[in-house]
Amino acid sequence: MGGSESKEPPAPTGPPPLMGKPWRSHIEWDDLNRKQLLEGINTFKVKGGVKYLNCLLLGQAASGKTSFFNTSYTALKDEGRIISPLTVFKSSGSSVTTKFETHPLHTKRNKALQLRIFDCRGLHDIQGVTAEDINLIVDGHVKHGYQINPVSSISHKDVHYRKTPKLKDMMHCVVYVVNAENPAAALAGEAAEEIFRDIRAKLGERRVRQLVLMNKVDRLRASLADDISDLFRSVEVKKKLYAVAKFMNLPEMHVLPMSNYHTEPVPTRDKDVLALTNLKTIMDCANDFVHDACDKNTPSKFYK
Ligand SMILES: Nc1nc2c(ncn2[C@@H]2O[C@H](COP(=O)(O)OP(=O)(O)O)[C@@H](O)[C@H]2O)c(=O)[nH]1
Ligand SMILES: [Mg+2]
Repeated sequence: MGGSESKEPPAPTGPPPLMGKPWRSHIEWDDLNRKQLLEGINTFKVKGGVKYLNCLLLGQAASGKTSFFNTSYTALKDEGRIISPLTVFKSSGSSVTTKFETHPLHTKRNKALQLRIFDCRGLHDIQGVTAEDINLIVDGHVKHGYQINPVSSISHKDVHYRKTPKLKDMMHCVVYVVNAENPAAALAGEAAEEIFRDIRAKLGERRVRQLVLMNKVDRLRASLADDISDLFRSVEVKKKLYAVAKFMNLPEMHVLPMSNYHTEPVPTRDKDVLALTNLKTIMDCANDFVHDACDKNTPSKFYK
């Protein structure tokens, strides 16, 4: 699974088919927007007395989870250089993540970002995570550093098991990470579908926010590989994005096209803008969940 994904075909060449007008509300690809996004993220106010918003990345090996973390790190640090705090192993293609873990993203002011991104193994890799573990993770029962066991879920006696999780321990947003070249393949397939249905039903009950991060749009005929500013005019990106939204039964706005730093020597404004836009969307969604969960303004009688 992961191994075959690592052998990527060469990116297509030639002019991309573009629409005259953007099919999604326009992103300003300029330095002003980049600065505003950084400011908005740096001064983000988390609701409900929760210190950190939690986001769980779920996706197949090599879908670009680690790369998204690193790209976000670079964009947030804004030091004019690519920073890769987490190593991306190119040779194997299979996921090297064996633990459920998070690492701090730092703001420009050297504070830990109020968003914690948690990574774990692929949804349906042979050495993946059990659906039960994912449900326990979402509910906040699993602590950072838990060594994932692909064949059995966490024991209640494990030191990484949290008996009585609170709102701050839960996942506030789940982000499915897919490869834009073949997005449905990462989520479909016999073994995956059952697990996936189960997880999604639980997420739905809890009203945990769900988004899709569609990585590697640069490998579509989105634009000329390194120029992603035509993203929202690209026929191909729109087609893939709408297909993912349909497959996931999510609104199109919940599918976030992304292109990570992978070969660039220095950061570019457009990739920074895209990473920051997507990070801000994830933070807003997670914050909405926290807000709803501790909403004291709705009288209990309202639902009766
Ligand atoms: N072209 C391109 N390659 C990417 C992108 N994101 C990740 N990659 C590459 O895809 C491979 C797997 O990425 P990785 O972040 O390790 O995936 P993970 O297993 O989900 O953590 C690496 O070789 C990355 O360089 C992207 O947006 N565009
Ligand atoms: Mg990884």
